[in-house]
Amino acid sequence: MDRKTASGIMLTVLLLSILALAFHIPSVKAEGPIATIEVNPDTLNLKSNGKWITCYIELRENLEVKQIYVSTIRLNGTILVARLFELGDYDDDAVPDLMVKFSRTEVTNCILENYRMVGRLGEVTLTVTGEVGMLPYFLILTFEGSDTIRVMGK
Ligand SMILES: [Ca+2]
Ligand SMILES: [Ca+2]
Repeated sequence: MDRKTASGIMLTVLLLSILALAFHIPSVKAEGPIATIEVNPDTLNLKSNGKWITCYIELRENLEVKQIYVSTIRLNGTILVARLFELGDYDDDAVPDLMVKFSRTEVTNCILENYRMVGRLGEVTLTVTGEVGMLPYFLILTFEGSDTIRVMGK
């Protein structure tokens, strides 16, 4: 193709990107869970004073964790990611994962408000949702995944 056509295509792509950003194209809901979530620690002691709950997100093939919009990530629908996040492969399975950290206090409060514990031990399923972009089609997909942890103490 000649230079004029090439710059025309580049301009179109640029305009579409700006439009997609400006109007925040509505997200598409995928069928079934498309994320694998690993929450650490596996056992959460409600009395201990740690600062963070760590969560590793892996996505189904053909989706890239680096395309996740971190600001859209929520734990149990309400808790936002505390600033820290990092791309890596914590479990060495060749599937890239995104590590995010949530405030331990917020997670603990959410558990105390929403779950009934039997005695001093309980099992709690934490669900992480968010949006991931599928470039170059400007499609935004909602992902969801869960992990169950044990909870101790009151
Ligand atoms: Ca876990
Ligand atoms: Ca991995």
